[in-house]
Amino acid sequence: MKITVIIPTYNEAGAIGGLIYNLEKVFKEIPSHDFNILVVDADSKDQTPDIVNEAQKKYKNIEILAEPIKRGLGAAYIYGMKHAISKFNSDAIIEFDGDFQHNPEDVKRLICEFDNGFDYVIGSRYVRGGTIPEEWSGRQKFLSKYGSWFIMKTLNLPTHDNTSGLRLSRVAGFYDKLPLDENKILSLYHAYKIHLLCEMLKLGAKTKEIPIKFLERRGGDSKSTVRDIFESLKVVSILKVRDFLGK
Ligand SMILES: Nc1nc2c(ncn2[C@@H]2O[C@H](COP(=O)(O)OP(=O)(O)OP(=O)(O)O)[C@@H](O)[C@H]2O)c(=O)[nH]1
Ligand SMILES: [Mg+2]
Repeated sequence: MKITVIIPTYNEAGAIGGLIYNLEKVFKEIPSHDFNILVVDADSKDQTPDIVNEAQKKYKNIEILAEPIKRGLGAAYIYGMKHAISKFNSDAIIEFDGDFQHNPEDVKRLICEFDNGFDYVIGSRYVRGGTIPEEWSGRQKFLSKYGSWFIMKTLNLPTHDNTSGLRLSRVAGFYDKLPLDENKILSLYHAYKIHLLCEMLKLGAKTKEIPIKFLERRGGDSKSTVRDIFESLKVVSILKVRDFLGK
């Protein structure tokens, strides 16, 4: 199967080189699938694009999409997902952060569940065995943990980590049916994840959460802002109303 790992980046020079190297090592250990990497870069001002260009000389399975400006995580993923489906004919898409907060080794576990027949595999910080960084402030821990809990309770979801950035999604029957359109997605920022999660569940995706140890970011700065909290509240409210109206 063709598996595309999409990595959105904005100023991730401290992490992206090592991340690609480690992902490529993992790919070699899974010869049953054909992997490629799609970096969607939001016009980084640091060395991120240069480092990716350098890696392209060594590995032939890397492509970089350059956005003219930083438009938000959801916009970057929509761009990358559409490209993966139309240009690479990908069978599955893995969403993967570019700051090394996800462990490349976890790709093996995502693929294992995909091979077991799951359509949607979520790397979860909030099931038994999952963790968030010790170094996080109390505010960060509270917002992340209770944010996910709030989304689960409000929207009546079976999943515990509803904002996780590590996911594998099957394309056939699922991502090829989703509103992967900037005008239809409910948020162009981090909250797009809540919308796509609900759409996948609505489509009846066989879903599994696997525990992950979410690491501290490696260099660079967080791009998550207060706006993301309001975007999440907006998306949850719209989905709740739609659910109420049976849409
Ligand atoms: N292309 C693109 N990438 C983005 C954008 N916003 C964030 N990213 C990247 O998306 C990934 C996740 O963003 P982060 O800022 O790490 O979000 P987070 O993991 O929730 O926040 P931290 O825990 O503070 O790191 C990182 O690789 C970012 O560089 C964007 O607007 N465009
Ligand atoms: Mg991060």
